[in-house]
Amino acid sequence: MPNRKSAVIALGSNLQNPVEQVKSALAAIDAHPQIKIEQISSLYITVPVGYDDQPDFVNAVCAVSTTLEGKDLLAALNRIEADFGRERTFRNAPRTLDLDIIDYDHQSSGNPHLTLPHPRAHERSFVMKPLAEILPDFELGEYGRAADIAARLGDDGIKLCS
Ligand code: PH2
Ligand code: MG
Ligand code: MG
Repeated sequence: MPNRKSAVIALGSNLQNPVEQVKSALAAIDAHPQIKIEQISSLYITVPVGYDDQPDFVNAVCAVSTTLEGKDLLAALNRIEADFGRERTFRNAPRTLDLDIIDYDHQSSGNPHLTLPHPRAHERSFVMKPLAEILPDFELGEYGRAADIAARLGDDGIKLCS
């Protein structure tokens, strides 16, 4: 692929068989003609962050290469979320599928539609632990190395999916 960029995508689901949602979403991402999955983390069961009164999540992270520009990658992921029945009700609400761009080409951007790197990724073990599993040396903007951030956050509320 010409002009390939690397990106990191976080996946999350806590409705309607989350394990299958995440696995099917990975297949849907890879099926996009301009996105190729390079690495996939394990799946993790995680305690909800932000809004407690909802089921545990299944979370994972994948590293991709893509010929899409950042905004077009976001549009492609939003389309996949919609295909998976994602409804937008309130912030941090339960969802069939959430696909977040954590990093795109190591760019930094304050665009409110696509802030890069993801503004909360470094605070979330459900993102940093799977990212550190596949890319421990990944530099997440000003926040530093993925494995170091994950170690600081610790393992509370997150376990490997069996
Ligand atoms: N996503 C959120 C809010 N809280 N908690 C967990 N454990 N996993 C998530 O993916 C998650 C969350 C908003 O996107
Ligand atoms: Mg999210
Ligand atoms: Mg999202």
